[in-house]
Amino acid sequence: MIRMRELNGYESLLSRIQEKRARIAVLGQGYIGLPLALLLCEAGYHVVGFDINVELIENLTKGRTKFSEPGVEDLIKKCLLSGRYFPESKAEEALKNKDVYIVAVQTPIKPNSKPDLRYLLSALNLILPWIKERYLPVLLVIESTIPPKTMEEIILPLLEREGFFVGEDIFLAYCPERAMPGRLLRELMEADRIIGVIDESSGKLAASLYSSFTRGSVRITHARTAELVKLVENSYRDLNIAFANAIALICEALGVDVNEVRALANLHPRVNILRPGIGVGGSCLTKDPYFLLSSVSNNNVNLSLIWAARKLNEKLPKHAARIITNAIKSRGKSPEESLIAILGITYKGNVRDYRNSPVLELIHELKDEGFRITVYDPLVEEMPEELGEICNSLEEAVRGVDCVVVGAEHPMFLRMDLDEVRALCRENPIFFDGKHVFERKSVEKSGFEYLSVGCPTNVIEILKEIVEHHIYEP
Ligand code: SAJ
Repeated sequence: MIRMRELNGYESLLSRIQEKRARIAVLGQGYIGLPLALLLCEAGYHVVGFDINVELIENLTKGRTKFSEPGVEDLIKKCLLSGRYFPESKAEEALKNKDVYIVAVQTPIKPNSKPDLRYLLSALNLILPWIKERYLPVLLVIESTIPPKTMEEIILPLLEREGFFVGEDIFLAYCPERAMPGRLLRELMEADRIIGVIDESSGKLAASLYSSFTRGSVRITHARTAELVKLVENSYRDLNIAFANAIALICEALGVDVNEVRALANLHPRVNILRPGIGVGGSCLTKDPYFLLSSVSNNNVNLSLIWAARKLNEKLPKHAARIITNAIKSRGKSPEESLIAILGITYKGNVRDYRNSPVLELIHELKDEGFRITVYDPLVEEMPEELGEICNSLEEAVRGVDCVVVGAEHPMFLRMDLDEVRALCRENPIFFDGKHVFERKSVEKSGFEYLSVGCPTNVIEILKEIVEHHIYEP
């Protein structure tokens, strides 16, 4: 490719980044792209937030968003007022004449559990013609989660095929997002960042950009290491939750309360068992272990541990449905004559996101059994109609039900008056704590039968008394 390369292109790009003169386009205004664009704007840059979703961009232009992230809506308004944040759905307006492109589009998995990189590739193909037109070097950052070697074996060859020289025309970095939904802004500002590169100059440019808004450390490493780190973090969490779930299943078989086991085992200074429950949801933990598994061949490496953890967590919604069904049937009631209230459908508490939520599968299982379902989630604006009878208040949801299921630990559910809820239910109701966030005793005191994964009905009570009342204090 014939390009008029700028002399000292790297230095001039670096100074544009350092002096906040660099013009930035962030592709994807979702959970990561939006807060990132806002923080870069806050840091002093001119930022275009590009998304092909026209409605989302229209809302952003009016200062609105459907994300429930604390602080995000206020920050959108502030950034719009600053005149440095421009939501945009037209590619030309958004992508022309930029110094930095950040790709933060989704990278889901295919039905065969392999990585689906089509949104990432289409975002790159959108950007490249504008980089060619520019005649100045640019920094291209990938924030979307990618499997190991994607930078080296997919993105680098794609750029080279288009005639670019990485490290000269295009500086390329992978900066995986590692912020937790519910705390996105805070974590994006405070968490340490990892920058994965193939050449040193790209690392320095990306580090300079990210240091402008994060108070955490910025560490540069090889692209392949960075790709792996992101997946290892989420696989670690998935595996740890799977361990908690495996212990819960053992507790069920032994007639022991898993909450008691956790509480006692976690007294050990080097043990920290996470909460078991109805399964693992969200867009990251449900796919990142598969990205990790897809990166090496099963013939060379034994992958069974990570695979088994993922599969165990995937089985939990069905298992939870079986516990509820058995409990109701054991009372001589048929599913058809029983009503179940589901409180919270999101993948975890205090978020609006119900993508891959285990609660959805739990509801489908219960409906397949023949149960009638009421659903209430104050954080979800548009509830999927097919879930059941959608309710607008807690009272409406629990009135006349046989079983209350806590699907997501939203603060308002944690604060609810169990006596009042109990009074609205039918005779002798069940309380299924899907997230292990309630104390068995206080639930039982309100007149419910307490159930959860790992909390069998035939739990050995006498040991519970001993543990609670015989604390030896030297
Ligand atoms: N969960 C349990 N038991 C627990 C903790 C969580 O069952 O003890 C469940 C939750 O209910 C939820 C799922 O696990 O369904 C995932 O929730 P989470 O809070 O563990 O994580 P995410 O998916 O919200 O965010 C993760 C974070 N990764 C790690 O903590 C290693 C976050 O830092 C990442 O940025 C994010 O994935 C991501 O985008 O990759």
